[in-house]
Amino acid sequence: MIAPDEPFLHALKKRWIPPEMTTAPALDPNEPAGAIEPHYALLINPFYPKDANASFGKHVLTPTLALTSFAATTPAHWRVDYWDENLLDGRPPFRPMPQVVGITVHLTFARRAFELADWYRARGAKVIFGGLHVLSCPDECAPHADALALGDGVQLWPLILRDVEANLLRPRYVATYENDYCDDPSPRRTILPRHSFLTTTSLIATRGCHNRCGFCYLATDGLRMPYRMKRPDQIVAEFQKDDQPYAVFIDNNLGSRRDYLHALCAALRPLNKIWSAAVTIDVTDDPSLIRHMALAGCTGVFVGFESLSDNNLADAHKKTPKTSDYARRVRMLHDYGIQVNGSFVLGFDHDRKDVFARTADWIEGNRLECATFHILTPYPATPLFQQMEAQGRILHRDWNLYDTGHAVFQPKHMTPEELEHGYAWIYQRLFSHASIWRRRPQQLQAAPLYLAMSYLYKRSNRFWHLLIKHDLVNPVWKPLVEMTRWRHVRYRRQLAQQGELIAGAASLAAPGQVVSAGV
Ligand code: B12
Ligand code: SF4
Repeated sequence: MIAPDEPFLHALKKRWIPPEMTTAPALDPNEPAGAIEPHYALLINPFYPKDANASFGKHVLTPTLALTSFAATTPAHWRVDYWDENLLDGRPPFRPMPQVVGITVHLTFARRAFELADWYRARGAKVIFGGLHVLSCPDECAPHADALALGDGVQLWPLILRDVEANLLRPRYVATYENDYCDDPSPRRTILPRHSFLTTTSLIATRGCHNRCGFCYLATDGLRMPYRMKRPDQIVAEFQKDDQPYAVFIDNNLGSRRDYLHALCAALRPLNKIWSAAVTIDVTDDPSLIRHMALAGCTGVFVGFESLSDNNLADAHKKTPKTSDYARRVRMLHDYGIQVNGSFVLGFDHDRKDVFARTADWIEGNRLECATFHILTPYPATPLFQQMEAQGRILHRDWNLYDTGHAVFQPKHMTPEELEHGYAWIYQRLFSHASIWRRRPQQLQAAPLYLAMSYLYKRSNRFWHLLIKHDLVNPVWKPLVEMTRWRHVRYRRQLAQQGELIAGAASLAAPGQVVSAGV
């Protein structure tokens, strides 16, 4: 057991991070304006500084769908290019100068988005902003863009391009998330650099969540996102078309509607591919669903446990089983060879300085293969932000630091510095040799692949940096992913042979896998 004060007994090691992962590429202020290419749109995912505590691998596991989702609605006479500044290939292109630059804006990279926008606008391009930060802070974004897209870009992008062509661009375009999701086209993944991501198949089958946690961006003032689902056959077609062995579902919660997840699993099963997804732990209410997920190729789930304190979860209005039952539910997933990546938020009002040691102990005791940590962050326009502001606990509004790796509010039972120290400690602890070893699978056959995954994912940031820099992520990982898929297909054949005997699953040799469980 880890002593409650262990995190605060020693100074922490400084983690290695190269400057190009903390500083955005320079934009030359003296670059003259070049010729504008009509009907050319450039879509940019701006640079954000990486956290040296976490794995660099997470940034290239799978791409955001923010840009590819609406790129699919670009009229045929427009050329569209994609640039992700986080792939370390330098600043976005400008020769020829695009007629339109579309930028996705989150609060953590809003400042960089503004720099890029100002640079392109000064040289004659029309800049369009969309994304979460535009929705929560439109007035802050407006001075830097020719137009803001508030809400669903899939509906707005064709209207915006039409108005650009007619020289009738309006400053704001608004769309809700209430249309039939099945009408959306598939994201245009062909514009992505395939070699740069472990898999280009980020899938999204649903939008929304049955919960409304006060700290989640889904609770943002003015955002109405009813739970909407695509038809399972649409998802199957997207998965097939992208021709990758592994997909990551980036849905907020793929498990909000269990009947839907059952139907999706039935459709995915014949593909013989593998996938991971974010779900809430209550999916384990239905053991047959866990079996169905395993049979359909689910190798890992990303679960927002958030906290091991029922009081914290009640304060956040999260409808979830009692925390005392979490361990049993994790075992159910493990029994079906499904890895668990637990996501934990640190700094809630019932967290004291022992929260770091207790959380690490629980993760190790329950052998969670991966864990992701976030310092509680009050996102603007959420109930949590309003509450903290009313209590005078917001320390500053430097959005760059609202990256869940910094304490931006006054915690109740510790100082902001202690919260940041505890956060860094828990990552270092969970990425340590001792912790990786303590969490090895109970079945020894699965241990070598678990260890390979852990070391490659958690302790190889220098290696990840090289892979990203030299566009080698996909070529190097693909054989490992393919091997994981192959082993999983063999595992589920055995699982299927066991018929409906749910209790028997634990006796099967666990499949073992090198891919980590979700983003
Ligand atoms: C994939 C993903 C990632 C990937 C890729 C991130 C990237 N930017 O490249 C990885 C794993 C690297 C990642 C990392 C992080 N992420 Co992240 N991530 C996501 C995730 C799961 C999916 C994003 C996505 O594709 N959504 C689907 C698209 C279609 O929706 P959308 O982005 O809203 O886009 C629509 C509209 O907004 C609009 N739109 C968007 N941009 C534009 C632009 C134009 C021009 C137009 C017209 C329209 C438009 O049209 C789109 C279609 O409707 C979301 C959760 C989610 N399900 O959305 C979290 C999320 C975006 N991440 C979040 C966070 C906090 C992080 C981290 C900071 C966490 C951490 N500490 O590690 C890091 C670092 C990133 C950073 N500094 O910003 C938060 C952001 C909260 C907030 N209020 O900003 C989210 C919402 C998760 C959450 N529940 O809290 N993430
Ligand atoms: S369960 Fe997760 S996705 Fe759903 S509202 Fe809560 S934090 Fe957001």
